[in-house]
Amino acid sequence: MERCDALDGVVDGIVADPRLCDFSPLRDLPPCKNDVDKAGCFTQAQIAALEKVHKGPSSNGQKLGAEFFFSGVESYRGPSPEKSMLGQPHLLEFSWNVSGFPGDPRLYPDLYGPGLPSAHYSTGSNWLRFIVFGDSQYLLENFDFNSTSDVSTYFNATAPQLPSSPDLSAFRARGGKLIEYHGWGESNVNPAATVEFYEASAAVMGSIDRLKTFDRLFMVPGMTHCGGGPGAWAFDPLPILERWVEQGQAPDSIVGSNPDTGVTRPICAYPNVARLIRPGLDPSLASNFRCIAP
Ligand SMILES: [Ca+2]
Repeated sequence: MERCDALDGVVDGIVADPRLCDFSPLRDLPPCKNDVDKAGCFTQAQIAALEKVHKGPSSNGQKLGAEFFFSGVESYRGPSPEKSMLGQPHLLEFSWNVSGFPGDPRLYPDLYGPGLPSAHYSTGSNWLRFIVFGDSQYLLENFDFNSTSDVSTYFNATAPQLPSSPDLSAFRARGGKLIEYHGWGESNVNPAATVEFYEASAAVMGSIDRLKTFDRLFMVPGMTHCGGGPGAWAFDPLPILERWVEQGQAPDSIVGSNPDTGVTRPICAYPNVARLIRPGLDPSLASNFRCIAP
């Protein structure tokens, strides 16, 4: 956050496009003295884990999925415990704590409730158990990314569940219009994967401009999983879609607001980003921004 907040022209606790942030856990995080875990520093194991998350999944040096870009939202604590995501005061712990190993109650974080593991752990673990391996006792930590057998079993089981062709030409041919949106501060479903998918659709169509005639992507700075976070994340896409379909008004931007702070900000159709029209203008008002090419 310190390193990249100002890149978008406004110091507001939000990194508008985390891809532009040159952040490396290995280079930038403070290591703990003698590798003893404390607040305000990271152990070597923690730094190594965050490096792996940042680089995204790979198998024997071959990329399997998108990189993960830290958005600064990881440390967002919410306006109050009651109003934070799913009632959890600390988004960081809600999303990132992966210590809920079944069978060891000492390690259960009180996230969904006593005795239940974290969001990431339970989702990943259950997917591997019930979709991929058909083994209710399978332990996530046994998955070997460098095992071709594990990786092919995973993709063979997962592909039919998650159709992923970026070719939307049949949808376009029957007159479909699509608004996609994803929070840059999302920690459960990698937002960079949505951008990769959109770019792949653009490649099929020939260009982003051609894709934008029927499919527009809105990457929301500072929004977490479907909503929430420090950004101007609250908006209703349905009337915007109606205006596009029924009146032919394609959205170049959507005005989002933050219900806790009252801040408004345009959310720009990808690949554009919101920039203050000139320095010194009030950054809490959407009207002081315009969408420009990054
Ligand atoms: Ca900023």
